[in-house]
Amino acid sequence: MELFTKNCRYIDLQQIYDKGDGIINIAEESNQIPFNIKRVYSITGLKKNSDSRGHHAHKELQQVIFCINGSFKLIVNDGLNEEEVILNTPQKGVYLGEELWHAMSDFSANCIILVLASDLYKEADYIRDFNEFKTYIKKID
Ligand code: T46
Repeated sequence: MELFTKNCRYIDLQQIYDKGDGIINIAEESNQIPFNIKRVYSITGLKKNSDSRGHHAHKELQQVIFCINGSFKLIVNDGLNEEEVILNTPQKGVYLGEELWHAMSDFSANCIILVLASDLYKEADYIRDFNEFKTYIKKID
């Protein structure tokens, strides 16, 4: 199944079931990950149901977001289309390209989010207001 939102698609990791003792999930730059990885961060300690994160877009940053334990809901919006994705396996992530509004919610118990990012943290790259995001993408399209 494909995502129809612009600048957004599923990323499938290579999995190795070698000895029957667990599974190795592999993300390599230039193979599964379509950019040079400059930053890796995780989000832990999420409270079931009540927490909600994201609610912003990035002007240039590209990321791939994974749920490496539990599950959560990801909403992506390109200014025209919006869709919801449930992430619940370490094998499948979502590529979040530039100029894409996104939010995460509905975290399960012990949900762990892992993100690979194309750049260091830069607050100037964020658009944190949805109306500002809509104006921004109209200007650059
Ligand atoms: C994103 C989604 C998927 C830093 O100082 N450095 C960092 O590397 C990060 C990730 C955050 N921060 C600071 C900036 C804010 O003061 O931590 C605070 C919360 O960051 P933010 O509002 O970006 O957190 P989330 O969970 O809403 O968003 C995060 C990523 O930051 C963001 O790029 O796309 O996860």
